[in-house]
Amino acid sequence: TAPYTLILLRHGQSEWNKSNQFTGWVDVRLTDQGKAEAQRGGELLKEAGLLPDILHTSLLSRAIQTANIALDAADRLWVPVKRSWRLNERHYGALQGKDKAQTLDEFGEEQFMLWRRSFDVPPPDISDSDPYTQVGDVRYADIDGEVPRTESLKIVIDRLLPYWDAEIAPDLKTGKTVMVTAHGNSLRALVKHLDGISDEDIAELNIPTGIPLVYRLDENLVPLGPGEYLDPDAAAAGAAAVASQGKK
Ligand code: DG2
Repeated sequence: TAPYTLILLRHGQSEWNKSNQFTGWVDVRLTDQGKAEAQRGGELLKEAGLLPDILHTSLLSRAIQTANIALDAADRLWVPVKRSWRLNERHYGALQGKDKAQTLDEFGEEQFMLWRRSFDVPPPDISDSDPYTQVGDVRYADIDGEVPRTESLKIVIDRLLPYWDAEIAPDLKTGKTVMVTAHGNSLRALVKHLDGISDEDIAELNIPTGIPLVYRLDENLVPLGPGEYLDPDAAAAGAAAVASQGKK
């Protein structure tokens, strides 16, 4: 019976978070710092007695690595896992691989922030011959022909909610503690939905890497209160760092 428990976890620092490049669907790995963040995230779960019964992740290695490390730290490496492209990061279009600071310099703050944080302005499409396209990647054989060339946050919400309804919500309703390990923007999409944040206000929300965000939900899966980070001080510092990415 309610309240139900949902744990959201953005992956730890990735190679391209470190080098300040737009990542999207490019499959970069965790840095050593990112692995340490994931370990700490799992320890926080264990200390809080919040033990996942089931895991949902994206198809991207940085989320999968993070979940494995965190679950191991919480002695929960054995839980069942479901993975879906619908939890992938927002596809960053032609920006994938680009340096965030250079992009800010080249296009100016207004355009840069429109691409990063507007609700419905996607970056330009990535070309099918770009080294960072996902067209032709076997991992997306299921959606062959529909692999995104770019996405806005709105598009992410539209492709994520069917998965929430079909896979995550039913797991929550069985009373399982559900962990979702995903990405800055796919988790912004989920938090927007859960908290009913407006299209304008969501621009201000940033998700830090590696810190579990815990929701208690009622029988209709409506949050009983705001989500709580297990390390609020580190979360605030981490969110501020994300917000200022690209800026000097
Ligand atoms: C980052 C988010 O995604 O970048 O795609 O560059 O969570 O997978 O590291 P993640 C990316 P911003 O939208 O915060 O610039």
